[in-house]
Amino acid sequence: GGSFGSKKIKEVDPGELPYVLVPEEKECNRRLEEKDGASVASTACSSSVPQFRDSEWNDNVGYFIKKVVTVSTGELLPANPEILEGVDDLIQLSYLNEPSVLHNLYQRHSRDIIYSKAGPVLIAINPFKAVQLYGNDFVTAYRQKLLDSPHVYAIADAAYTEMMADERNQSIIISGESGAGKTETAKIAMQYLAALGGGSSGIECEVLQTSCILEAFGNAKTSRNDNSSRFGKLIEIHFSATGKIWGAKIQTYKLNLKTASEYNYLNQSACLAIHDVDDAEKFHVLMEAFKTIRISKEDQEHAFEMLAAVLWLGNISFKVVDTENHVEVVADEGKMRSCSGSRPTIFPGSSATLCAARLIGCNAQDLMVALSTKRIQAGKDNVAKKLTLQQAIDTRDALAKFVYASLFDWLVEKINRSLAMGKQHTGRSISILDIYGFESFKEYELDGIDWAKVEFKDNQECLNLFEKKPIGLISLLDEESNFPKATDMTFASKLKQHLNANPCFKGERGGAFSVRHYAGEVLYDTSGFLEKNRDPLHSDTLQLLASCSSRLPQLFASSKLNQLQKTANPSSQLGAFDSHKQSVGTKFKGQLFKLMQQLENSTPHFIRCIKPNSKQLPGAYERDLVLEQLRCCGVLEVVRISKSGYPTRMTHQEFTRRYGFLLSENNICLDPLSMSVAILQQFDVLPETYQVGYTKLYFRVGQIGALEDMRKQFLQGTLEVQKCFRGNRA
Ligand code: AOV
Ligand code: MG
Repeated sequence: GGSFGSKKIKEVDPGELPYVLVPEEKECNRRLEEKDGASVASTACSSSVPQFRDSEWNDNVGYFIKKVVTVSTGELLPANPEILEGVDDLIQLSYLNEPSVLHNLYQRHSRDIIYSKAGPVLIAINPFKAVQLYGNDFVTAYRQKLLDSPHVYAIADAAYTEMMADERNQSIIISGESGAGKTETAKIAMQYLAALGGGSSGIECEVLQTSCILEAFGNAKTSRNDNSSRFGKLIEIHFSATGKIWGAKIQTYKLNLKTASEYNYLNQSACLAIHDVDDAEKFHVLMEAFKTIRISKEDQEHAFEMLAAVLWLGNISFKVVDTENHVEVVADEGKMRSCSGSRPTIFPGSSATLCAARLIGCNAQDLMVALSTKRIQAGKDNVAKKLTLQQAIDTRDALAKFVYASLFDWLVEKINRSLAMGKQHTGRSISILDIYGFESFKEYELDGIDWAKVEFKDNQECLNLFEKKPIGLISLLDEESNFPKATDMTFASKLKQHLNANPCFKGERGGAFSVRHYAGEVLYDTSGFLEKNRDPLHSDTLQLLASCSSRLPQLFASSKLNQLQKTANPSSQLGAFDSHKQSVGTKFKGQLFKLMQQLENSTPHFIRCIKPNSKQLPGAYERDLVLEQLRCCGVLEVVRISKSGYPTRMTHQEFTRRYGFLLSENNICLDPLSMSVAILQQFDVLPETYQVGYTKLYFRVGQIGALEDMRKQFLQGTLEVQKCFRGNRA
């Protein structure tokens, strides 16, 4: 039958009728991928019993010829006609379902068309290879509107144009999971804005060079991304009234330094080189960037000293000295040399301790004490109590992290100073947000609160679950973290006790619970929650740093100590708890909401980066992975919302070229608009299903599909028969 209503068809010949399959059916999905030839969309299958009378490879035509498949009608989804194959904007699709969207993106990806639109959102699929889409020629083409296919340049251009026209701040919000291409996309947007706003000052070059420095210090290789950002950043580019860049400012959202022992700091991963990356070359580029940003030789040296300090800290080890697992720093006097390599020094610690202490600018003995003991109040006296092995390791790692984070913050400060921000709030800025990617959907991580998710749907119940005071998940976590006797299990039971009423929460067995997020239900295990939420940097260590002679950690440690003293409030409700310490979760949340406020005061533009495969390979497209990401960020919902009215558009020329042959000869000489109208009349297309514009025709959902159907029938000679039939009846 020729109907597109999915209910009417029992058995279809997929060679003729374009249908697609429901993507949940993993089994069918896989078969489709294996069996599929040129036109994927013409296959259907049932979820319950996939009765494939399999496709066969045909050597003559070079693709799989499909045979009849039997499907249950409820599972059948309509595919889009071939003419809508690989459209620029998903809202143009006549039939909007997950398989269609997935297929459309697949089609484009296979032709190296990495950008698509989902209504207002730009979808960027990581090509994992160099694509010829950037550079001056493309910038010019997008500026002059010679090109209008989806592109980061088009988004940046829209932001720039709107900013100039409305004098309103703009933001470009880039999201996506780890390795999806956010940072690259941010750089591409910056490139475009730098090209547009470049002037004689050369400040645009400085703005571009910032990425290099920040990446050198703030990125790391992970299993998901060889160049993974360990920090989120918001770069604000400010423009003059004439549209020239006159300054920029960078805010970072803390380095998400994982357990620093990941470096032990560097050799533990057994991975020190990345294929295709020339470290020496990169280092050279970094030096150039330092020069551009005007970071003095002295400051550069200082930065590298801090890096060295971190590495030496990582090599400090401990030995257990009693039955209670208490430790001391391991000494290696015998072969001790000073870290500069020359003169041997007598010192009862290790060379690592000595070098680290020197670089930080403190006494080595003090450092050893700080790393292996903790001062506690005993009556009126302070006594030093030995730490256990785990405590000592945590203290050491926390110190290393702090030094590294201070270095990074200091670099950001330097860069901002160099980018010389004077007065602000001109209403002429474009902010580009590049966050670090979420690495796991399965495990509870505080960075798992997807900003894009909060954007699209009313997520209030779920937000309450996390936010509500004093019995939101984060408050409860903080409270429990401050309670010395608490364990992950007591935390879990507290959650169950307080949160069970929330429809997004479900207590599970043992220490587990599940949360119904925007993207779906996730099961969490509380083990390790409390430990991760505590800031392991003791005030002892901070005091040591605050008194050290190296400017950099000293500066940050003193300011942190000050801050702690200021917020320490003895009358706090928490009473006995260590109330002045901000937990990791609360700190992160604070940053997040400050950022949200800033973004709310601008016109947002969204880019959603998609990772097409988990192996960082060009050409591979894993449907399940793509679908998960599309669902997670609500792409389909955006498309559906944007799709009100007349989503399919065609110029009169395009339309007449495709359907004009149907007209009788005396209509042919008409202008394209009149020809379009004549065709619509000839086909008896219902007037409420289209609108005629001066240059384009606008169709309602599904209409082009129906037209294509008629065209096909006509080509098969059946339309004439039908027409006769209809004529006879009339
Ligand atoms: P991310 O920022 O989203 O991950 P990146 O921007 O670092 O991801 O991209 C990862 C890698 O993908 C890059 O190093 C490039 O090799 C490649 N890539 C991305 N976009 C493009 C493009 N447009 N053209 C060519 N190659 C590209 V993370 O920072 O891990 O979340 O925390
Ligand atoms: Mg990144």
